[in-house]
Amino acid sequence: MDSLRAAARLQMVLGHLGRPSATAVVAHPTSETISPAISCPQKFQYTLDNNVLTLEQRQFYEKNGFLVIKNLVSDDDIQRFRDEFEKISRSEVKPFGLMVMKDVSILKSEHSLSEKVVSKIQGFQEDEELFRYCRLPQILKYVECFTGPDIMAMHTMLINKPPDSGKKTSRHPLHQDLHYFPFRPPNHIVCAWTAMEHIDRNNGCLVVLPGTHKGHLRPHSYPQWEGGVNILFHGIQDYDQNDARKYLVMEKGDTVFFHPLLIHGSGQNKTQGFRKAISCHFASANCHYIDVKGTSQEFVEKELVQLINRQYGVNYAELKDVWKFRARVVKGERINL
Ligand SMILES: O=C(O)CCC(=O)C(=O)O
Repeated sequence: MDSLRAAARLQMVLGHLGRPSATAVVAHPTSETISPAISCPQKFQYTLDNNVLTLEQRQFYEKNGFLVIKNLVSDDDIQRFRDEFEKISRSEVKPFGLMVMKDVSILKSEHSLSEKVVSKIQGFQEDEELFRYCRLPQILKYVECFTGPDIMAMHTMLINKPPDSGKKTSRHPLHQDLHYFPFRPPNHIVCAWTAMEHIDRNNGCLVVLPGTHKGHLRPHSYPQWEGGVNILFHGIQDYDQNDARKYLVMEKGDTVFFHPLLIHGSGQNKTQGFRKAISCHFASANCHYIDVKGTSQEFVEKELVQLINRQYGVNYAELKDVWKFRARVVKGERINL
């Protein structure tokens, strides 16, 4: 195990240096089972060699920037997350540091909280029940394929996409999650997003632009949507309209792992139900913080830091202060983050 850990670390260092890391098989112990990555010499830049993913799965993620694993989270766990979300929505439980968001279409019209008003909760690292999601062994087993063995849970959300009011505000514009993160390198960050029910185009499934994880971080801004747009729902305006789109139809418990540069969003919820998904962005504890001043992320820093300072009476100066507060170790050791 120690040698596997050392191999993963070496891959990560090579990744930091901007070199393809896949053929770092020199560090792989000769006593371990020969993995497909060794027997089939090819460059893997986005996945690590830890004998969890099949060769086909690795190749798929390398090419497309996402990977769906069917039936990964049990009905029991999903019911428990649902129950806890309902308690939070009714203010029966108030985890410290949690952001509770409402859809822009109901922001002004309704004031009392209920599960029909809350469109998203963010930052549930202090809620033991919801945070169990980030520690589920079957989730971490896959996360480790992207982050290596020392894993931090950085960003947690439960999304309760409301029925669209007709103004299309339930859409989530196409974006890259790295826009919100002041840590790098991107290849050692991964999102796990689990469907809490059947999700398809009718209730607003995820839509991804396969292969876009190979690009760079693009400038984001608020879309000029007529019906308004939710707070912090920044989007990319200049994506290629001809890029192929893949709509991820998922069943309850299915989980998609995706790269933070993958362009994705979600459609309107045309049903009367509230579409639920739970997610966590994980990063290698070896990742490091960057200063986003002077970059396209400066604008998200300003908005998020102001929002958090106002909401919690804190005095954060930088985007990284927000993430240092949210970050929790879920496997291995805390290193840089
Ligand atoms: O669950 C969704 O609708 C999309 C979530 C998403 O992409 C995000 O919050 O970054």
